Amino acid sequence: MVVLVLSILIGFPVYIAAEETLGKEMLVNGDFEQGNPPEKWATAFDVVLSQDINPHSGKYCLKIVYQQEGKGGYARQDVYPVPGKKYKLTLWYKCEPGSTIRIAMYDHTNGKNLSPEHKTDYIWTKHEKTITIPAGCKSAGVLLYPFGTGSIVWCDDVSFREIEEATD
Ligand SMILES: [Ca+2]
Repeated sequence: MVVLVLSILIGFPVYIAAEETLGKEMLVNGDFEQGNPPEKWATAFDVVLSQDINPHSGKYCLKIVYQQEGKGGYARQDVYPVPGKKYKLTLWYKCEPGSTIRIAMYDHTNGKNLSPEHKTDYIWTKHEKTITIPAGCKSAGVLLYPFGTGSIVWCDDVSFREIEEATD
């Protein structure tokens, strides 16, 4: 029993020491402070920079609305990651009560969403996801959109960075 407790006590700090190191930011205007619609983001339908709720940072955040069937807004920014490497996607999001946001990476080469997730939190909430880029993927886009007609969602402080391998 004593040995077990000791190994937990010793093992835990060792695990913490192996925390990941992140490479440089690959997204531009992830805090949505530039342009309206936001610079560097591909957008469709109802996508605006919004001050109508408190942004998570600065003066603006992204607001996306899915007003009617077939006309769902989205925002996407493409990046050029290295296949086989791991990346960390983080962002803050908030949903109108009853609304859902879909957060994904769209793999343009293979034509599919990587690690799509649905969230419904209606206060600012941090989303953090490790994504391994599949073989052959030459470009992928951080893709944010409301899921389902009538959904309204907000995003801010989106980040996409490589998780660097430990060298020792
Ligand atoms: Ca902001």
